Amino acid sequence: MAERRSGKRFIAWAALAGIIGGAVFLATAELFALLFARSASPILAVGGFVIDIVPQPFKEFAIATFGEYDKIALLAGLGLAVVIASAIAGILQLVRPPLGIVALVVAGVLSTAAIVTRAGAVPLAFLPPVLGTIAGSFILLLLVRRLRAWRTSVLGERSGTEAADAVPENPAAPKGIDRRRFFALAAIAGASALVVGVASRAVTMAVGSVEAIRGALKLPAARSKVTVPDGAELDIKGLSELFTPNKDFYRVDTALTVPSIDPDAWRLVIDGMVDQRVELSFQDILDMGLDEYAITLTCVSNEVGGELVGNAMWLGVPLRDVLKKAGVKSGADMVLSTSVDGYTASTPLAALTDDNLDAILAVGMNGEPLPLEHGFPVRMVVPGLYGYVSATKWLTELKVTTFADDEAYWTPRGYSAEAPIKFSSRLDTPSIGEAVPAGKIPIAGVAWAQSVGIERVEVRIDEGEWTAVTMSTPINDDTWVQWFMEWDATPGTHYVAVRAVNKNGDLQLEERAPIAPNGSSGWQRSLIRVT
Ligand SMILES: Nc1nc2c(c(=O)[nH]1)N[C@H]1C(S)=C(S)[C@@H](COP(=O)(O)O)O[C@H]1N2
Ligand SMILES: [Mo]
Repeated sequence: MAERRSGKRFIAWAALAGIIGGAVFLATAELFALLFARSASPILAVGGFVIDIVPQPFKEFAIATFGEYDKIALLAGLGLAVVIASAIAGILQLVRPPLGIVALVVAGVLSTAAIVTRAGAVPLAFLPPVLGTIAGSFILLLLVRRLRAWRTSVLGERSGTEAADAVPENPAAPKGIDRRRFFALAAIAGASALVVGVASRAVTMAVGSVEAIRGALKLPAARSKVTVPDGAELDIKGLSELFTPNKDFYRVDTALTVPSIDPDAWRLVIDGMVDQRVELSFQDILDMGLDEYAITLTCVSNEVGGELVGNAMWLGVPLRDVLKKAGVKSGADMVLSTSVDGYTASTPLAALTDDNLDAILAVGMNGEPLPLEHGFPVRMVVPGLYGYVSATKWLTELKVTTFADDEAYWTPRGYSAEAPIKFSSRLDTPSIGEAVPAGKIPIAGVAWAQSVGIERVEVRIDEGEWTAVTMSTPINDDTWVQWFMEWDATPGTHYVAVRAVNKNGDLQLEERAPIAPNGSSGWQRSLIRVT
């Protein structure tokens, strides 16, 4: 009985040996990533790979469950999986050698594949995971050998596969020496892995911090400014600000870690069906002369009444001028834009060459350089198209091509290749679920129909008539407008519904549609409690 218990004890120590082997693997990889290839972190590469391959419903579930913390949840889940898999590898190495080492090498090969196939991988990117695999395997091998020697000294010789290896390393040594040898190595390897791993990651994230470069960057002043007319902003509590502050601006992307791009090293390549391939530096863009553009951005994932819409004052250059530098060949109908993280979007060429549409490359957002999360140093913004088909952040390439020849990131994942924004309206206040006192109160919100403009917003209380409400003075047709009406609220529960009419005279779609494949539709109708 006692013997069997102590046998089990060795299984637990083998699991620990496996976890330490895994930690040495990751720490070594982080150290060499810092030295040779900053983006070659196995955990982050595998995480990025997971994001790319998990089915869409699962992604939506993750976003719904963890919200903004979906990426942290993914990293925590991956960390747990690594601990469990490493523990299993350790146990395998004790009971079925060399299966533990085989498992570690397989993990090494898979993470190397994930790293070298990432977009923008540098030539030495294979080095960190390969050296990590070697160091991790070596430590696991040594630890399990010492563990086995200790076990033999306690339980005596055993038959089976491990017999050959089971000789105590030093038969003449005093009792307990094998145990101490195991723990000494486990403690040194475990502690070094922790220190080296954490320090390397911290230094990787801090050195040449792009956040610091961005903070020091001063963009040239705009040549032309947008005039914000009097009456463009209504002053109503609970109503969205006319310009969404950067810190409140919604963020949607597939990037596990925000790409850090030094503007000095940044290049934009324009190629594909062009007269000549052109490469532009950040300075080249600034030298074109910057102008202000007020444009409201909307995500295809925005539900009726949702928050994935925001308005900003962008600073940038027209995309039509950028494309002219390369000269677009006839026959092209699409521009495939690529981000440094490999994300791609397909934008109809016509939307980027139209003289009457301000499709831009943006470098500034609301008076500062683009925040890192919003695409620093350069992103696209196209009025009237959902973000996923137009607003590529961390832009690095514009390939002039055709919809027949090329496909963007979301196209094989259940979203349309082309996706104009379905114009919509939203109630901001009173907010649903918040009881309001009876008497005169404002009902207010926003409405957007980028590139066409909002003609009128109508509100209906309960089963009453649709009534046109007061609108703020629009800045232009590419930005949202605020709307407002005073309501004499009577106690009880009421339905407040809102809909818009655009400048073409079209009524906002009443029919409900889900976000996939090309954006939600429907009139927002909210239950408001008046006390
Ligand atoms: N590189 C990159 N750019 C991207 C995306 C992305 O996943 N990666 N998502 C797009 C989507 S779906 C939207 S709605 C907008 C959101 O821009 P924001 O995060 O600045 O609000 O960015 C677009 N640009
Ligand atoms: Mo989006």
